[in-house]
Parts: sequence; structure tokens; C-alpha cells
Amino acid sequence: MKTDARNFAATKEVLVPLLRQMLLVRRVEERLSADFHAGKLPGGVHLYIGQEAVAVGVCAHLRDSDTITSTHRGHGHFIAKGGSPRAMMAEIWGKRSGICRGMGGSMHVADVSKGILGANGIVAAGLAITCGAAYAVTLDRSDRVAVAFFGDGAANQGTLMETLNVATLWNLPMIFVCENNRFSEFSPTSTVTAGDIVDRARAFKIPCASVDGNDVLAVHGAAGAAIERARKGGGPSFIEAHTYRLHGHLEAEKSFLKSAYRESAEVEEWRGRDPIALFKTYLRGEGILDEREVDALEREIAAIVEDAAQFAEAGEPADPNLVFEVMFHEQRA
Ligand SMILES: Cc1ncc(C[n+]2csc(CCOP(=O)(O)OP(=O)(O)O)c2C)c(N)n1
Repeated sequence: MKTDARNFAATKEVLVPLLRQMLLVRRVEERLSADFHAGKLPGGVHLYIGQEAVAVGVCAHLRDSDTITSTHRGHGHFIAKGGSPRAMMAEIWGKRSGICRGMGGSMHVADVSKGILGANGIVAAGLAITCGAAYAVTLDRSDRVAVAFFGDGAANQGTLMETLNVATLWNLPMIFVCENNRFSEFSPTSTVTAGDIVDRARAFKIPCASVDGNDVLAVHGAAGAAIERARKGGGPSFIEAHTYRLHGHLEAEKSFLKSAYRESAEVEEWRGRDPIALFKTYLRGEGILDEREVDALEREIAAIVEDAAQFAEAGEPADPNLVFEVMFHEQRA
């Protein structure tokens, strides 16, 4: 048992899975990036590269019966919550073997059996869905929780105020996780967002935290407290995680943007604060993992990603005739 500077009682059994999950998200998305640029993927992808510590630090505390909602940048949340890389990649490839039978694609990956209520192409829509999921928990009187991941751009939608209001008023077991990655599409957050986002939630007098979103232990600590509180009936909490999107808003952006919207020096500076590299350094420094163990982990993840990519590529294309069957839960004649 080790206790680090953040007062986190950390065992190897807790820490190594955090690295493993971050690596899995990263390597899957690096493969998606390569396949996209090779012209293989049928649609666009918004990658989560650079933000992995947020999804992983939060989801490490969640059970399958807890629910999450995600955004258009949803692959990291899907995998961190226990979704299958094979089923997700096949979905992104538009294949029948995909998690939504190839009907949803990158922006709609969902697996209700894992509590993943879905990525969502509508900015901020997950907030209201999570509020409903958290209300459902109170109806069945369980200790489940519901987590909404959303961006700093989404924080400017009115639905944030509406859901903060209802979640606070009804003391719902909901955790708001705002991933401030410093951009809304191609607009730096500072040009479209007034004040500090976390202060908006403070007005509701719920527990709020502003954390370094590139530090998986900082996220893990804040999320652990919020989730435990919600499970015990303590109501909603808000976490603003400060992070950085290392890839473009979407992989295709260089093909249509006429000018750069950020300096490459800024990207490089944040690359130097890569959450995975930082955590590897921490684990080595604390004597928790050595080089050989890190390499073994990388090899294990590489094999999973290769298998998932081959599975996705080899699958049958989606069947358009299924559209009505998969759209409606119970279709009436
Ligand atoms: C309701 C709605 N408005 C606008 C858009 C177009 N749009 C897609 S992503 C995006 C930016 C979202 O920024 P943020 O919430 O910070 O997420 P990030 O892309 O940084 O992860 C916008 C405006 C949309 N999809 N939905």
C-alpha cells in the first residue's frame, strides 16, 4: 500500500488497471486515426486522444449497473466503461457485428448492458438523459449512480442549468463531469465561454471540484468522492476536469480548414503533459511498474487492438433493411 501526495491510498491492483485502460483507449484511437487517414473508415471520427485520464479516472469507480452518457467524442468513455473494443471498432466501420449493428457509427456507440447509454452527436444532450437515468435510480431505490460526460462547449447550452436545477432539487445521484479541453470545435474556449464553468455549478451549492484532467489520480480521487457521496444519497456533484485535445476536432479537419486555429507550439507543450506518459513516469518513479512490465502491457494492448481492427475490417457491411428493427424497441403494426 502506498499513499501519494494526493492522499490516495494506492495499491498496484488499483493503479495498473488505470494505465491499462488509458493505453487501450489511446491505442484503439491511434488505429482509428491511421485507418481514417488511409481512407478506410466510412465516416468521420472525433478522437479523445489526450483526454484519457478523465474517462478512465471516473469509470474506474463504476459498475455495469451504473450509467454514463457521452458526447460526439465518445470512444474513450465507451471503452473505459467496459465496452468491447471489437464491437466498437466494428460499429465505427459500419459493420453488422458492430455494437449497434453498424447503424450508429462513431457518434452513437452504446451498450446498455454495460450502462453505456450512448455517445451523442447533439452537444449537451447527454446531460438531460443522465438526469432521467439518475431519477430512475431514485424510483428503484438502489445505490446506482449516473454520470454525464460533456465538453466545455456543451456547458454553454441551457440544458446544463436545467439539469443542475432538477438534479439538485431532487437530490439525484448524478455526477456532472465537464471535460474542458480548451476548444469548442475550432473556437478556443476563452473566446466563447465566460468565467469558470465550475462556478456555474457552485451557484447550486452542490459539491464541486476543479481538477487537473491530465492527472488520472486527481480525477480518480475527485470522482471517487463524488460517486461514493451519490451512492449514499448525498446527491449530485460537479467536476470540471482541465485537459487538452491533442488531435483535431475531427480527423478530417486539415482537409477543409483554411487556416490553423491553434499554434503547434501550444500542442507540443500539452504533448509534454500527456496523461499516459505522466502516469507511466509516476508508476516507474514509485517503483510500482518497471520498464519490462510496461512493455508487456503495451504488447497485450497491441494484440487486443490488432484483433479488434481485423474483426472490424472483416465484418459484413450493415444491413439497411434492419433500420426499423433497430430504431424502435417494440414496433407496432
Ligand atoms: C446542439 C448542437 N449544436 C452544435 C453542434 C455542432 N458541434 C459539434 S461538436 C461542437 C463543439 C462541442 O464542443 P465541446 O462541448 O467543448 O466538446 P469537444 O468537441 O471539445 O469535445 C459543436 C458546436 C452540435 N453537434 N449540436
